[in-house]
This record gives sequence, structure tokens and C-alpha cells, in this order.
Amino acid sequence: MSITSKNIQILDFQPSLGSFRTEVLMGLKSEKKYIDSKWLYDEAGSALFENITALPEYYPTRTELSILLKNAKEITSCVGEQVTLVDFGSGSSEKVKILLNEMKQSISYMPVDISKEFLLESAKQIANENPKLNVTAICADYTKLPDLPFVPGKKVIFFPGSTFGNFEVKKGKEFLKRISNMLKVGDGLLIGLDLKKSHQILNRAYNDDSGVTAAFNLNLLKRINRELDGNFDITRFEHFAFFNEKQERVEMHLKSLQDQFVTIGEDLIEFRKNETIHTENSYKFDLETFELMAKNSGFKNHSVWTDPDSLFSVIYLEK
Ligand code: AVJ
Repeated sequence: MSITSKNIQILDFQPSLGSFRTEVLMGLKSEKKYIDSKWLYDEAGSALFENITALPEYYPTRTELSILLKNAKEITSCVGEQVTLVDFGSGSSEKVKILLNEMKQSISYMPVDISKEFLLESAKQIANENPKLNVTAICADYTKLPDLPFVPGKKVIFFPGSTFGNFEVKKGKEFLKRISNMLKVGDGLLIGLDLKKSHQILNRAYNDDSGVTAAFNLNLLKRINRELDGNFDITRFEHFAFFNEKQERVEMHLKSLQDQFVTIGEDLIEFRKNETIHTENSYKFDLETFELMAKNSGFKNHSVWTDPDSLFSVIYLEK
């Protein structure tokens, strides 16, 4: 489906309800229960994530914004001004606005997000605010996107927020290779990565006092109830997040508070007390390791910007 109006075009590859059901049941029937973190982002989940980004404990968003703001001129001079910016996981598009502000030339913008309502709202707003900008909103799971629409000229993929950290190491390497294959020589990837730091800061960031992260995690069960005819009693599950030192990642789980059965449509799922559903990984990086990974995926030069406390980094990689 493709709707056209003024300077905005919409391409809809939203994952089907069937694929949500299939993945959920597969994950809940496996030995170690898991559900991929992309399913956290329905409309309610995306709104809850926006609330997370404003929490005092959740340093990544404000730190990345400060890096982008402070270095906007330098970053856009690396990225170039006449480019198509492809924004993976665009959400509210707040971060890309900093770049678009610096890019005075007319360019085009392609936000890609799995959460349709959120995507359309922010894409329409950007299109209205920038009448000369060509906006193509793509509703899709960007890990499954086979290719991008053809655009003449330079393309830069913007992948902020350390969302790359959701990938397990092998998947992350595959993703970088795939991105690199989507790009021509001279195109680029501008990526935000969360850096390794004290466990205390990390644990606090995913266990905020006001319980917003818990609500974000538990919303996944509510979503299953709503969309897949589930009967999770969310008072019998609890948010559980911690830094896994060996794996270098924050893990988010939903822990069953008792032995119980849950039905999803016709399917019956058994939980033992303290058994968990693994709902997210959030890897924390050191720059040397990531730069090596990028080199091995076909990227050449890179520039790095960080904050004074080295909490977060923004990296421009050129193919
Ligand atoms: C949007 C995936 C980068 O991993 O920090 C925030 C999501 N999960 N709090 C992250 C999230 C719990 C976030 N990413």
C-alpha cells in the first residue's frame, strides 16, 4: 500500500498479526522463554519508551542529544548536506531534527519504524515543518527490510539510540554487513552506541524508581492479551533487569511470581515460579571492538563523538 499526499509518501510493510503470534508462541514454547524486543513497540509501548527517555536514571537519550547538538556542524559536514537520511527506528524523530536543522539544502528523509501510529505522526509533522523535504515513511521491521527504495545521490543511514545494542553479537555483525551491502561507496552510517560503564549506572537506568521501565516491559504481556487473545495476569509477573557482566549486556526479563498456566488463543503455556521470559538485550560497547566489527563489514573511515564522561558515542562510518 502506498498513499501519496504533498511531500510525504508512505510505504507499509508492517509485520502481520500472524508473524507476531508465530514469534510469540515459538519463543514461549522454547526451553528458555524469550520474545524479541521489537515487539515491545506497539503504540502504548512506543509512548512508554518516550517516557523512559525523560527519566533521570535513563542517561542514553539526553546524552546522545547533547552530543548531536554540540557537534551538529561537524557531524553534518562529515555526513554531507545533500543526502537522503534513512532513520532506522525513528520513533519521535527528535534526534534527526538536529541534523535536518543543519542541512539547509533540500534533501530527503526516510524514517523507518515498526510502530505505525508513531511513525506516521512524526513523519507528517516533519513533512509539514519542512515543505521542501521529501519524506518517505516506511513502516517495517528494519531487520527484515530486504533493500531501501532507490534514491539518486548519497545515502546515509542514521541508527541512533544504541538500538544496535539489541542485536546479539552474531546478529549485529550480520546486520552491519547487510547495511553495508545496501550502501554504495561514499554512502555512510551514523550510529549511536552506548558505552561500557559502572554497573550501578547501568542497573539504575533499567530499574527506574518510578517504574516506567517496568510498565514498558509488562506492556508486552498486555499487548499479547489484546492482540493474541492471551490471559496473562500481569500482577503475577515482575520486571527484572540486570547487567550481565560476562555477556556485556543489560538483560530485561519478565519473571513469573508463581507456578501458573497462561493461554494464548488455543495454546497453553506453563510457567514455573521464578521462570523468566527474556524480552531484551542491550549490549554496551567499547569503541575499539565496534570499530573492528565495522571494518570487517566493509566500512572504511570513521569519526567519533562522545560526551565528557564517555557515557555514549556517535560514530560516522563511511563505506
Ligand atoms: C531503544 C533499545 C536503545 O536498550 O536502552 C530502554 C530500550 N529498554 N529501557 C535500550 C530500553 C529498557 C532501549 N533501546
